Amino acid sequence: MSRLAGKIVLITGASSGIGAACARQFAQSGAHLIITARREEKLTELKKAIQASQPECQIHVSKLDVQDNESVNQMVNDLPDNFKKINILVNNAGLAIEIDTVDKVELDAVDKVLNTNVRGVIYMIRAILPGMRERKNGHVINIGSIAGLEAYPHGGLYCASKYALHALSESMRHELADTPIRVTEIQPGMVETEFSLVRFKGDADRAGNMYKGVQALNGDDVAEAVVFAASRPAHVAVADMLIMPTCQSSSKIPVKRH
Ligand code: NDP
Ligand code: 8X3
Repeated sequence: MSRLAGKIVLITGASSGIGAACARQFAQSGAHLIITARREEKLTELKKAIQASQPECQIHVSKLDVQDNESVNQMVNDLPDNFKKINILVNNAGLAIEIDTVDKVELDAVDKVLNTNVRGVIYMIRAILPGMRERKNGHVINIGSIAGLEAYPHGGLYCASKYALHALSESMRHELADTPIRVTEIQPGMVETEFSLVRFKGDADRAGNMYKGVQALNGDDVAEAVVFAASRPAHVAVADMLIMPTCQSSSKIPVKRH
C-alpha cells in the first residue's frame, strides 16, 4: 500500500501549474486533499477532474489568498473534521512580477511578491505547524526555486523572496530536528506553467519567448519530486531537491529574459 494512502495534504496555489499537478499526483497515491488558491472555479474543475478518476479521493476546496493572515487562520479553523489533521503542507503559491533591475521594481510588485512568497508561507506555517507539533506528525514542503540559490540579473525581487524561503526552510529544519516533522524544499529551474504569463501580466508573447527553443520542465515533473519526498519512510528526510531541465545548468538560463 502507498505510504501516502489516507494522508491529508494541503496545497496552496493548486489552481494551476505545479500545485495542480501535485494535487493530481497525491490523489493518485491515495491521499486526500485540501486544495486552495484565489481562483475557486479552477479548484472546483480540478476537484471534478480528479474525482472522475479517483472517486475515493476526498477533496476540500477553499478559496484562499495567502497574503491575508486572517483568511489563512479562518480557512484552517473552518476545515471539516475529517480534514483537520493535516499531514503534509505544500507551500506552493507564488509568483514573480516583471523582470527589472532592483532600482526599477514597482512598489506594488514588492508588496505582492514578498507578501505571497514569504509572508504567505509564514502565515500558513503559523496556522498549521502547531497542530503538526501536537500530533507529532507532519511534513512541510516548500516550493523554492533555483532563484533562491543563485540570483540572476533583473530578478532581484523574486530571487530575494526565494532566498528568504530557503532560509525559512533551513531554520525550520533545525528547529524541528528533534521532532518527527520533516521539512523539504524543492527548488525547480524553468517550469512551463502560467508562471511567465503572470510575470508578464498576461502578455502571452513575452511569456512564450521564455520557453522558445528550450524543453522546460512541466508541473508534473516537479510534482513527481514533491510526491517522492513526501512518500519516503518516516525516518528519511529529503532536505532539498534542485531539479532543472536537462538544458539548464544554472539560474542564468539560455534565454534572454529582458
Ligand atoms: P502558476 O502561475 O502556474 O501557479 C501559481 C499558483 O499560485 C496558482 O495556483 C495561483 O493561484 C497561486 N497563487 C498566486 N498568488 C496567490 C495568492 N496570493 N494566494 C493564493 N494562491 C496564489 O506557477 P507555477 O506552478 O510555476 O508556480 C508554483 C510555485 O513554483 C511558485 O511558488 C513559483 O515561484 C515556483 N517556481 C516556479 C518555477 C517556474 O519556472 N514556473 C520555477 C521555480 C519555482 P490563483 O491565481 O488562483 O490564486
Ligand atoms: C522561477 C524560475 O528562474 O524563471 O522560479 O525565475 S526563474
